[in-house]
Amino acid sequence: MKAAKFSFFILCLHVVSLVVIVGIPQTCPADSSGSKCGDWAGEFFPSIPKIKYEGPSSKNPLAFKWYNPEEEILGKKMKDWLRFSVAFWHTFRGTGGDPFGAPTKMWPWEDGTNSVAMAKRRMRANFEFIDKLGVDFWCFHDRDIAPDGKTLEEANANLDEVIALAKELQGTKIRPLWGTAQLFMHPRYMHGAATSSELGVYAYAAAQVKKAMEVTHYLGGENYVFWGGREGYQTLLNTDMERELNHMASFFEAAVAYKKKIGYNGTLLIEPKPQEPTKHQYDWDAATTANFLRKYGLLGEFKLNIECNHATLSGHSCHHELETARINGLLGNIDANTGDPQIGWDTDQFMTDIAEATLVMQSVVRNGGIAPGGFNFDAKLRRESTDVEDLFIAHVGGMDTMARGLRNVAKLIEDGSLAELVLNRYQSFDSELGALVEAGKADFDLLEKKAMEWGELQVPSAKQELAEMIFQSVL
Ligand code: XUL
Ligand code: CO
Repeated sequence: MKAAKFSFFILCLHVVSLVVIVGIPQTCPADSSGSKCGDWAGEFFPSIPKIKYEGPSSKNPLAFKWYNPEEEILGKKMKDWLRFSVAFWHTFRGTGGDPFGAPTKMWPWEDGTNSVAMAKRRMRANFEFIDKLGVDFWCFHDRDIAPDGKTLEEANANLDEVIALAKELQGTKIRPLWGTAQLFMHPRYMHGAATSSELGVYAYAAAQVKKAMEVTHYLGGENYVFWGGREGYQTLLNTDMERELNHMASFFEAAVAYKKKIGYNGTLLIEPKPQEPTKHQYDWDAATTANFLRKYGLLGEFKLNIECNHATLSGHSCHHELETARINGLLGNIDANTGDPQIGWDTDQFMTDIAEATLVMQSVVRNGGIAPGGFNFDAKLRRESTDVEDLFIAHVGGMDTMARGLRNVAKLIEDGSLAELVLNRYQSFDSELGALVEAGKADFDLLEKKAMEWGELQVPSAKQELAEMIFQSVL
């Protein structure tokens, strides 16, 4: 009874949202060339200037206070440490809609259709945005840049048309940080894609990845991402988990083979997430994904794309996930966003916490940088933020936050006391016996002899509060 009432409530919401959408005044149709609407070329953000660095004292919301792309920090230009990317799906397909409410945003260039003409106009908006923001990278799913088709052939033809324009608009400097196939929206993927119980779906997903990899390669994309939003289960009662994981491994093996066949040198990345939309996703976190790759002999072929909000959903911090990836040689890319500590789901917010950004940048610096990966803003405006300029403000804020994190890491390194504290904690291993332990050559007989010789020990303090004090001093 309760469920029936809830369904009725959702139905009413849909009706309301349709009315609201219909009520939004229509803007120029995308195929209105020649009419008074014009073709919009170069006029999507007429009131936004090119974003420049003005330094920490600036109060201009459309200027960088901390991100100075050409400035050298720790031996590298900031733009080479950070390699920022715009996520097409949030920035150009985000509507502000949620399960309880209609879209709140309809950008002036949208005409309410999902046509190829509209996709092309949106692509022009994307490149004007990228140019004004001053970044070199963008990320996309096949289905958010071009409309799906009634057949796979039609979908591929739509994609080809939009990709041809994207190639032209990219010029020589801009390229995808990564591309991916959207294998979670269409109802055919309800049981999964590579882990679907249906062979036909597995084949369709393979065909979609094949095409998405080809176009990413064609555009000069530096990485290719697999995020398995529907690869997992709702209940083990109806699921053969071992068989599904074997299928997923076969799918990845075929992807590696195809990448080599077409001569694509980009890095393949798996993006862990514990749940949402599926109750339990197979790529739960970095350690689970690393173990999967190890089991199936795929370690050398893949790296990980760590998303901060996914990290916290899995009960870790972003820093933990980055360090787990890094020490396993798997740190490939960062989806730079954050969650909300009071909300339990994937809120995909732009990161604004300087402490979190400093920890993220500590992993990146320890990794010697993250290229050919970078920082993809897999982040969206809040439902209530509805001005076009908010898109810029959000990215400027996110870029400045990461830049500040990088500057703080440089201060921590220059100060040296945190590194010294960590070194001191382990100094007992800087001994003859410690060296034998670390070389795996200290057997239990030898260790027992030493334990008896040393007797009861004075175990030193971990100095956590001092570590926190030093860390705070650079923020
Ligand atoms: C979903 C998510 C995706 C992937 C790409 O939580 O992060 O947008 O980054 O499919
Ligand atoms: Co992501």
